[in-house]
Amino acid sequence: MSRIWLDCRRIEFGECPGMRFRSTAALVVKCMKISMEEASKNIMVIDTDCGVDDALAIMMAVSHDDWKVLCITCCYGNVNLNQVCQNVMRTLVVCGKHEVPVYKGCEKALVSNELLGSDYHSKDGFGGVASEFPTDCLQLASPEHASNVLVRLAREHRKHLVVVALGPLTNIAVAQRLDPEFTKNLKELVIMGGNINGFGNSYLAAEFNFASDPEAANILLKEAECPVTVIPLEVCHKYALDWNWLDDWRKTDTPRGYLVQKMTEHSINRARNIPGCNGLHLCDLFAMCVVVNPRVIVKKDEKCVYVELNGQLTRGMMVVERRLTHLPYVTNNVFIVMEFNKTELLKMFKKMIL
Ligand SMILES: [Ca+2]
Repeated sequence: MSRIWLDCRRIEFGECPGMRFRSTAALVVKCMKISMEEASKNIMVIDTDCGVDDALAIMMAVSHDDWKVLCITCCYGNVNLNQVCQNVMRTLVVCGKHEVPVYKGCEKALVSNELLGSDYHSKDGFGGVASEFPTDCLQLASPEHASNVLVRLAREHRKHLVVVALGPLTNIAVAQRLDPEFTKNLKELVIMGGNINGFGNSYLAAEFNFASDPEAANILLKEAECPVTVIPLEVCHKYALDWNWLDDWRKTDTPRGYLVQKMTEHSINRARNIPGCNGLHLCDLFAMCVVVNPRVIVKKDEKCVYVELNGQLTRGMMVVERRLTHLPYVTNNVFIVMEFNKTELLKMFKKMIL
């Protein structure tokens, strides 16, 4: 009930100036309707280092009416923090979602002093076409730090909020340090990151998001008190999008389709020149599909995993407990998505740009 009255007060104080009510009863009914509509939605915060596949994941999230993106929190990663914020805003503009608040978070890892960001998504992190997609008049919602925002929203929406991590885990680990109850307050933490077979993409044996801030990944995998779902690198790579399918997808003549066409060109040209590469990997997009449509998951294993913090060649690697002699005694701490329904995924990719 308190939530309903809170919404009423917002309206009375002028946040919905277009609304006029003939009586208090009508106002309450209207407010109850708003509140029930809101309550029926699933809610998420996206934490991102916005490169090309992050932008596509954002597009996927805002395409689903049964999900509400409460805000997007930004982290360094593919590019520097300011560029990440700009890339998020230009994606929201193309999607017509100017109202989604954007917050700035950490610009460096907890401990590592190196920034791993490369030209993987080109220098602007946006396939080299950032300047063609303006951010309009969008600005940061406020100077509030992303980690504080995460803590605040987790408290306000206790056990209802899903956090989707698409970049280095620094902002989220800081939230856990600011409030030890942070992850306990979440419904779920979904992470694109880590690896299961020692296959790397930035370091020899580590996935980029984990390698960017191994300590942050370690804090969350060790301490999280909510269900944690991990979409690892090798599984995403198994479902590369082949060139013919991509050619067809990129012909979609809509504003979102145009962004996809322009933004993915750099990644496709790059991937085509890698010997043995059979298609494009859009890991963050896959992770978002898991959130908005769990039917895409064909197989999910519950496992006990660790993060390597000290290895000279393996720092940031996610290590999966597989010893039969130890399995009965360890505590599983993550669900690992192992197999996707590719047909369902492709259907979703097509639909989100119409
Ligand atoms: Ca990312």
